[in-house]
Amino acid sequence: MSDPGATPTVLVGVDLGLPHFDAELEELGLLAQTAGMHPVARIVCKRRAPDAALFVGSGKADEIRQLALAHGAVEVLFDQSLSPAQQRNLERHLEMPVNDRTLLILEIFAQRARSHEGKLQVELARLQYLSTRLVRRWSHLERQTGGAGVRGGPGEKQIELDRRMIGDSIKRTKERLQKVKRQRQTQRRQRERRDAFNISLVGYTNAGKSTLFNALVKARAYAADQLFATLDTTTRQLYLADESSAGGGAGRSVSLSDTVGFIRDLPHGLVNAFQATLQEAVDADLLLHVVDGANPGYPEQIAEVQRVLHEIGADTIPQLLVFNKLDAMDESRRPVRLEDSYELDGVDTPRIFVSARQGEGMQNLRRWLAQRVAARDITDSNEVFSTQNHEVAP
Ligand SMILES: Nc1nc2c(ncn2[C@@H]2O[C@H](COP(=O)(O)OP(=O)(O)OP(=O)(O)O)[C@@H](O)[C@H]2O)c(=O)[nH]1
Ligand SMILES: [Mg+2]
Repeated sequence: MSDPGATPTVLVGVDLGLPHFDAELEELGLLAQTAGMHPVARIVCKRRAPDAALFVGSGKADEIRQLALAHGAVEVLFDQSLSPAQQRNLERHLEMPVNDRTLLILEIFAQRARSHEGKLQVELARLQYLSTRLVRRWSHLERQTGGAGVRGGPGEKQIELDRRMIGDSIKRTKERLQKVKRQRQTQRRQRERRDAFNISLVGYTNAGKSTLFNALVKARAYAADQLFATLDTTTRQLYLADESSAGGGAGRSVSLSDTVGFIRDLPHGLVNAFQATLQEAVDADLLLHVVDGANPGYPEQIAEVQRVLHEIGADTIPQLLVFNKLDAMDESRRPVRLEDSYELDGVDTPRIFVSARQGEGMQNLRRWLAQRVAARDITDSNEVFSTQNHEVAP
């Protein structure tokens, strides 16, 4: 699937004994392809702690260089975050550009952002990333120029100017972002109706949220085997037919939002920047937490999504777990029942298995949603009723 113009790249993973270490470098490979690189070789090693200068030992660094040359790679990509110094030293040692997962994610977000707000958010995150790198580079320069008590070396003026320029850009971008945010909030308030029921799709990147969204609302949101195919939130009306024979089903529309995918170790600037995008999720009445049930690493991915939901204050919203990609599950791992419950952070959470792509289980999902929305409508009218009673009673 990688195009001929893609940059040949070596992927490097360093096992520091952390639980989510990905020995196959599967996710890094997908990220690399999404960013327009072509992974031509992979290498992993084990270390108790990163080397301060090169992250890996110098013997390993030589090995990486040999591997890169043998496969015609022109760039090296680390799965772990490199400090600015490690990155610089590695580039010198390997004589080619070296990047890490953080930069890769920033790159992809920059390529994918479509809306005005999304672009501003990415711009802000990049400036912040850049400013930490530059500051460290500056202090390195300052040490060289301003040694032995001499203040004001030749580069200092330029450094001061650059620093001020980046600081100004950050400030300006933040102000523009603030303005766009206010506009969006006003729009949302206008959209909100008292009886609206909002459902948000959340889940790890590539779980199949957009595919499920499309299958449910027959829209055409961009779904692709890439990470972060979706960056902006899309909202559509979803009509839920009255499913129950007694007429207790929904028979009404709810709004359904497709959101950005989650990923572990999202660069810090992006976590903050994308809270606005995830705001839809915070405002929802129900979260459809979509899981790639065919990925053996799904428990880690669920945990990561839960962590972010907690961070943005969406962890108390009721959830339905949608285990997707039923068609791709090993025969031996296929569930006997397509509807059960799953213990999520100690809470018994309803779970439904579907194949958004092939349609299996989708009718079941629609029925579940219709019943859930109907139940909420009944509770709501009871609440109105009891409030009225309350007003009269005393
Ligand atoms: N086999 C199988 N593949 C699926 C299914 N649903 C989605 N996919 C594939 O999984 C990949 C990711 O799907 P998307 O719908 O883009 O996933 P997403 O969660 O929206 O991803 P991001 O927007 O990148 O966070 C695509 O290649 C889909 O075709 C399914 O039920 N079965
Ligand atoms: Mg998507």
